Amino acid sequence: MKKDKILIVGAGGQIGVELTLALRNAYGADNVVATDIREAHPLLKDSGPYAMLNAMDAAATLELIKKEGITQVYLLAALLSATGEKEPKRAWEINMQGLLQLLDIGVQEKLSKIYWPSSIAVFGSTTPHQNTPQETVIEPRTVYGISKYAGELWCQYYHQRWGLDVRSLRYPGLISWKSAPGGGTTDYAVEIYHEALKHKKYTCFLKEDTYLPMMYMDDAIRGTIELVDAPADQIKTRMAYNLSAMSFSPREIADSIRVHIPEFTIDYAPDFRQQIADGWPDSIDDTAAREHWNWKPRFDLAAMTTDMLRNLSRM
Ligand code: AKB
Repeated sequence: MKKDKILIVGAGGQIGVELTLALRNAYGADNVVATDIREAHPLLKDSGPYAMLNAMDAAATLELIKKEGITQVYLLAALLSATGEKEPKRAWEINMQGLLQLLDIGVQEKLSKIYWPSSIAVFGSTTPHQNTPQETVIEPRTVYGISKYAGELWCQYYHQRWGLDVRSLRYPGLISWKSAPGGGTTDYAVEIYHEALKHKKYTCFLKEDTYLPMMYMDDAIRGTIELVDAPADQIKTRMAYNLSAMSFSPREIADSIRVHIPEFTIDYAPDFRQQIADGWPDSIDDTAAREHWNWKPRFDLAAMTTDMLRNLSRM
């Protein structure tokens, strides 16, 4: 069993639930303290230590870190792209304040590692959309993307200036069956499976030919843990790594569902999220992650659809 005492802030969200369960397996349940602003997610109840914590409350975060002897922190609390556009100032506050406070705590308490997620939302319409490189023009157009890009720069700054070991990934849209996403532009790719099983039809808020980078949660969790576990000399960017698995459109995910549910139908009613999606890459070049710390995805669209439908139909 690995050593280290871990704190997860925002453990009740789409990534947090599965990451907490995976880290509890790797480190032992008692060594992973899960926190969120809400009551424990049903899958986290009774699986290990849990506390309610507001990510923006620096004093409470510091107190918990000291009390529990925490050495590593995963900060996952955030407002995503679609919710962020409805409340830009609040999204900026939530997405930045928690990070800046934690970076200071990290230096003060000499934390061994901090993980903080970035997103493909850092890229905007001036970035090449096909195979978007690790280093390229970066002009985010959503407040979520702006906060993620600013956050990446802060992480790099704290690493250069104080040697803080902060690591980050630019997640694509994440698809999971255990925990639901909320407030993102890529959420359609989760909703579609639920609706296909329940109603055999789905109305998509993006156009049929909107390609976006996507990833199955199993790959995202494994990639996150592999990045955090990699020896420090393999981490060659202290901004966030591009991370890729697949790219598909609503029409293509619907086709993959029809392999299992032939009567499934989809129609399209694009809303404000179309504009957000249009500014993001179609596909991502993650050569740096593959070369530096051996990243390799396992799930393609067909394998993910089979696994999603099998697990959701058992619930
Ligand atoms: C969103 O759609 O906002 C997120 C993301 C791509 O970071 N899933």
